[in-house]
Amino acid sequence: MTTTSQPPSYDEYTAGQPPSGSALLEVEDGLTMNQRTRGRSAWTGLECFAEKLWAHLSALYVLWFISFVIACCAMSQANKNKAKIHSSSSSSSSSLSHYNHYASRCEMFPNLLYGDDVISFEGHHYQVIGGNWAKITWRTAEQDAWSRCYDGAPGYLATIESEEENAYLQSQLVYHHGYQVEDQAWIGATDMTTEGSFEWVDAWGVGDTFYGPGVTGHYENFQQGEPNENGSEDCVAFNQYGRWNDVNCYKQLQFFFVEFDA
Ligand SMILES: [Ca+2]
Ligand SMILES: [Ca+2]
Repeated sequence: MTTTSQPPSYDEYTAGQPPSGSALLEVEDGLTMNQRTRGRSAWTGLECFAEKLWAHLSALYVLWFISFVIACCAMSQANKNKAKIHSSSSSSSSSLSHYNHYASRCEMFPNLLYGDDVISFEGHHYQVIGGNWAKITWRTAEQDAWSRCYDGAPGYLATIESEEENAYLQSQLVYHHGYQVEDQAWIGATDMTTEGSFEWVDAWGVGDTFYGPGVTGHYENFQQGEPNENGSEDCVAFNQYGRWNDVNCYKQLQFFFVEFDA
C-alpha cells in the first residue's frame, strides 16, 4: 500500500501545529506561511478599501440624485412661471424681461410706497409724487415709478386713456399739499422711439401709440400748437389745466404721476 505524503493545509498551519523548526514552511503551491499571511492581509486591506470606496460613492450618488431632483423641480417651476407670464401678455421678449425684473421685485416686496399715499379712481391706483421744491427729469421719474410696488404690482408713469382719468389727475395735482401755480407733472408718454409718434410707456416698458401719423381713436389732450418738437422734445408734461405739451426729457418738473395695475 502506497501512501502519498500530503503537505499540510493552510488551516492546519494556522491551527497552531506547524512542523517543528520551520518558520518558513513550504506548502504545495510553493508559498511560504509568511507569503500567505501577507497575501491574506493584502486581500483583507483591499476588501476594506473597496467597502469604504463603495460607501463614499454611494453617498456621492445620493447627493447627486438629490441635487438632480431639486434642479428638475426648480426648472419645472420656472417654466410654469414663464408660461404663466407668456399667457398673460403678447409683449416682446425684451418687454417680458423688463416686466419680469420689476414684477419679481414686487413679489418679494408687495408694497414699496415710500410713505406716499395711494389714491384710487375707477379701479385704477395712483400716487402723485413731488412738490414745488422738486426738480425731476422724465427719466428720473420713470425709474422712480418702476421702483415702486403696490399690492404686488410694479408702478409706471401714468398712462391716461380717458377724459375722466385726465380730469381726476388734474384735480389731484392742483390740490396736492406741495403744489404751487404752474407746477407740472410727468406722464408716461414719449415719442423718443419714432419722432412724432407718441406712445405710452407702461410696466411692460412700451405701450400703444396714441398720437401720430395715421393714428386715430385714442384719447389725447395736447394743448393747442403741441406737440411741436421745439428743439428736442420727446417727453410729455401735464400742466395745471390737465393739458399736455412735449418738452425736453431732461427738463426739471415738480411732479410725476405713478400708476399701478393692482
Ligand atoms: Ca419729439
Ligand atoms: Ca412742445
